[in-house]
Amino acid sequence: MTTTTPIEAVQSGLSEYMRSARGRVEGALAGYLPGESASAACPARLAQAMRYSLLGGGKRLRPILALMAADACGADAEAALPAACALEMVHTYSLIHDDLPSMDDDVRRGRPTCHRAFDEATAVLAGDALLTLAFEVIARDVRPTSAALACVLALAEGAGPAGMVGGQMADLEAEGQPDATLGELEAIHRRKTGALLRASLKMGAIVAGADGPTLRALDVYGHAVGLAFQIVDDLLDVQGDEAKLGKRVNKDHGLGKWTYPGLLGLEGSRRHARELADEAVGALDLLGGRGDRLRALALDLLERDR
Ligand code: GRG
Repeated sequence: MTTTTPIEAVQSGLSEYMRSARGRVEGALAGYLPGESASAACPARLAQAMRYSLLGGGKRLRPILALMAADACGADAEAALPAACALEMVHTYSLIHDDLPSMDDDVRRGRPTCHRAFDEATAVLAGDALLTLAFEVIARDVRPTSAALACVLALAEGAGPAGMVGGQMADLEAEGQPDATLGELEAIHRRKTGALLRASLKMGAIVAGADGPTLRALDVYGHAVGLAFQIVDDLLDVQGDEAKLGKRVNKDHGLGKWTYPGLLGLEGSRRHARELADEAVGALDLLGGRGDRLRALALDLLERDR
């Protein structure tokens, strides 16, 4: 029988684990990128733009969730590294495209956005190339082949029209519309932010060969963590520090976006995020002590400042 370690003890080791996992992910990401000089593999300028955005910072939350899920399901987290890298490539593509002049963000991860550092066409192509490379990495490096196929499906579902891209569309359509209900707001963020986070956990678990009940528990955890993460994102847009976040703040209100602070107020949003984090922690009972790190992460995300 596995026993759980006091959550404070796990939380105190979490930042060291995250730092080390980030380092492993970034090393692997660098290895997947085409070289920066012109080659048959990739034109130089495209390679430079892909590298600029993919290796330009970020919390690496999605790959870390995949590694943690694999570990919690009893696998060597290294086995989940290719899937983890594919997730970060898809996430980075979405940020590059999200920043484009139609949305017009000039700072991302503390540096000029891709289209400011290069040009608009190169940024579109760098996003396209990262999205495509993600699926190449899974097909080439996730093993066994049955896990690769399941990861391709999980990533496509999480990132595509039923997931992130559909959520982005719904978010754009909601701009300037009359006030949302909590259910309507959740329906957007379940897809826009939550679907890729859930796919991250699922892909880690798939690589580890997890059974159905474990996959379902991780999905409940991912659903709750995804919404809590978005609430904190909305709070940081109101109260965060641009220098720490590496991006502009106070954007949502000007765009007429539906947000949690707009709907629930600051205190109500914090309370709801806490309830969701508690729900996420509770969802992992089945994993016993193996879920400790994921539990600590759910609580830690409430305190993030970037
Ligand atoms: C509308 C032109 C156009 C493109 C849209 C599909 C897409 C491109 C965007 C998806 C929506 C999106 C960007 C969702 C992500 C939301 C979010 C919370 C981003 C921030 O994630 P963090 O905090 O970022 O994990 P770091 O930089 O730490 O990786």
